[in-house]
Amino acid sequence: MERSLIIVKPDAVQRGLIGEILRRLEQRGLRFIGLKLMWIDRELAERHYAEHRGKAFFEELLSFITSGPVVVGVVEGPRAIEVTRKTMGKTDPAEAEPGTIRGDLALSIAQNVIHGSDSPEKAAYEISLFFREDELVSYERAIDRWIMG
Ligand code: 3AN
Repeated sequence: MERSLIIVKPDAVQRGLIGEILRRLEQRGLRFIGLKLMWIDRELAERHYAEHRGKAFFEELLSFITSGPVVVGVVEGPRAIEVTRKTMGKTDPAEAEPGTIRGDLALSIAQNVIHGSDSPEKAAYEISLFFREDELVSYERAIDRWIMG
């Protein structure tokens, strides 16, 4: 069982796509164990995107992710990191396959509607940035044996 952090980015919140994006992940079978709406401040954004410091788009990335409220969540499931990223589609929406979240809902590499962790190490780090341990709820859904078996 793996966990991944997802962020419904400010563009998606403004466009009224929170439900649509969460629906796709939920319908895939992933289980939400943490979920909240928040406004990311600059300090948190810098920690979250620390690996991109020094890149040409770093400032743009920070100003975008802090430009409005986001919805952050933690999903759980078998191979949840890879499953989430495949469901999201490629970083550049122009290359994302139709049927993926970005392939269906986005056009811009900066405003690409969703973030998902890209490795188990990053997932653990990102989850700890956004959620306290007591904000994550451990439970099983009755349907899970038909999805995660
Ligand atoms: P992903 O979000 O798919 O893991 P990363 O980690 O390579 O992609 O990039 C982090 C974020 O930086 C992306 N979600 C995207 O919004 C932004 N980004 C990546 N490349 C560019 C770029 N060339 N110009 C502007 N923003 C970019």
